[in-house]
Amino acid sequence: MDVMKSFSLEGRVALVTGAAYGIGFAIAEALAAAGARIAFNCRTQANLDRALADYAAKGIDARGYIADVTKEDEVASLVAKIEADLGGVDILVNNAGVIKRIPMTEMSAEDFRQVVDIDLIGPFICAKAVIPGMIEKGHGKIINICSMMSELGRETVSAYAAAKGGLKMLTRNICSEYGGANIQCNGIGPGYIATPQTTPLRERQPDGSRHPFDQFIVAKTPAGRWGTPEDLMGPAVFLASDASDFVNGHVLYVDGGILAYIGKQP
Ligand code: NAP
Ligand code: GCO
Repeated sequence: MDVMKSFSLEGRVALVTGAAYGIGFAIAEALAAAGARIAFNCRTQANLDRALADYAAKGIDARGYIADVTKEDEVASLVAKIEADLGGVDILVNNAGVIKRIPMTEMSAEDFRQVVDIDLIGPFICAKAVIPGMIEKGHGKIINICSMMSELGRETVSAYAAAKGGLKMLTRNICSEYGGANIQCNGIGPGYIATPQTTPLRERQPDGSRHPFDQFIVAKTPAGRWGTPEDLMGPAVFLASDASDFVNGHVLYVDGGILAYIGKQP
């Protein structure tokens, strides 16, 4: 067996959802470096145009499409367009996601529903759209972007934790239901990663000092720093490639050690 070749994604088509920037962009960049042809979706033309320029600047010939992951008809036509433009999807990365930080007793059911809709039902809709094609091809990789909140709770993120905990179980269920069709569905659980989603948690205080949450995360992370989108590149290539063909239903936490650590004694 040629081990290094088993990490190659040559000839594979990857759809990374919500990959105009942030973690999705870095994962798409990594999959492209390993040889995959990249398709991504986002919700606005302005983001699409900016992202296409950013991919081109990296030398990546990515195809971008407008589609909202919560809309079944939009996702179905996204998958059909990718098939016509690049070929059937071999690798799906369910990356699109949002968070609303609101104390639970102040959160409307509508806000809660919106988070679950994007972070949990979106991955269901996207997976459902690509699985038949994967079955036909005889192989497929689905990577669900989970979270520390697939395992832990904290104040203000009830909807997000419910959705990401659900996404961990959707990962196991897709593995259970389609593992026999040679489809591997795994999760990546990023720790605290510096992206637009977490910008509010890292904002400098009026006196110039670091945000208390920023200090808390650095102290709670054995690596002693925030993660970067680049930290997720190697794990994504591994889970997208033949190198992980017997890894299924697993969530790979890429968190600098947060989940292993009880925290510093005060
Ligand atoms: P981000 O910078 O906010 O990017 C999220 C992306 O998702 C954006 O491109 C956004 O596009 C897209 N998106 C949101 N709703 C969508 C929808 N309905 N349809 C299509 N695209 C949609 O977030 P990130 O930090 O890169 O996070 C990416 C994923 O990792 C998310 O699932 C997030 O929960 C997860 N995650 C993040 C961290 C972290 O610390 N940053 C840690 C663990 C897990 P728009 O511009 O259209 O909104
Ligand atoms: C928060 C954060 C998180 C992270 C991430 C951790 O408010 O606690 O935004 O939930 O983004 O998902 O893994």
